[in-house]
Amino acid sequence: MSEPVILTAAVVGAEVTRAQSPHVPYTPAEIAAAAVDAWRAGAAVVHLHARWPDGRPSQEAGHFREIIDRIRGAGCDVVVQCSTGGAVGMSVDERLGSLVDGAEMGTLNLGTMNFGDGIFVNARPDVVRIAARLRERRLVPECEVYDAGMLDTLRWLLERGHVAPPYHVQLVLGVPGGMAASERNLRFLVEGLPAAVPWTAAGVGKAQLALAALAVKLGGHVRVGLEDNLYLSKGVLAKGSHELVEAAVRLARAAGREPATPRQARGMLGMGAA
Ligand code: KMH
Ligand code: ZN
Repeated sequence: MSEPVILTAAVVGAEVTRAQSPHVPYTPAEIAAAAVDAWRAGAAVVHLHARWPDGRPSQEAGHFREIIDRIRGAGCDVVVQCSTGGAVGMSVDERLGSLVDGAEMGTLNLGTMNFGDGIFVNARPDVVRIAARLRERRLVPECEVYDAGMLDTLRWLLERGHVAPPYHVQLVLGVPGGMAASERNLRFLVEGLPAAVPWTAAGVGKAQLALAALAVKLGGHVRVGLEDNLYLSKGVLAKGSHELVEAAVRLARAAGREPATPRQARGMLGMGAA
């Protein structure tokens, strides 16, 4: 039996706007509904950001609490992962606001980079500090890798105990400023991963589903959703992240792999059964 695929839905992010797609959720109620729809479609993990009602990115604890309460209130057992990346320009203190009770995983961005026209600052002491907060709160870190050197930073963190199993790696390809979403780049990064670590690929932009298919083939897991890509196919907006999850389920099954349940995902990520 092939290993199930953990599908992560990144339902909003910090960058996409309603001017680009009317389907981008903003309020906690909309973001929670998008997460529940993605779970119903087959997502085992939701990667959460929050927004102010006017769409500006938010790392307010109250927004994250409300989103998580609404998700659980809908009877949804999806794994909840909160972003500590927030948006370009936020301080580390602000970014840490997302790590509220009820979070199970938190992201750990492994380096500073150009991010579109902005600079996403993750100085090494900031990374160490966020890693320490994740450990204190017993959250499984998802290490976000956008470029090859960040795998060396991961090794540095592991050698010093700042990150220790269980942890997860997210290979985010296609951010302008990071590595492009190409087959060659994904294969190169996968070859350089520490042994036995579970990994996911997130393709940003139009390569999202092609990169997902490659990740499934290489034995990895998949992230899709409006944070990274607004389109189901050329010129066709996805009506929500759930449509992208449905597409990922189809391509996983075509390769002989079933979508993992949240319970299976918790086991595979070293979190034990729910
Ligand atoms: N919004 C990006 C600047 C994460 O969620 O940890 C960072 C980001 C990564 O989305
Ligand atoms: Zn994010």
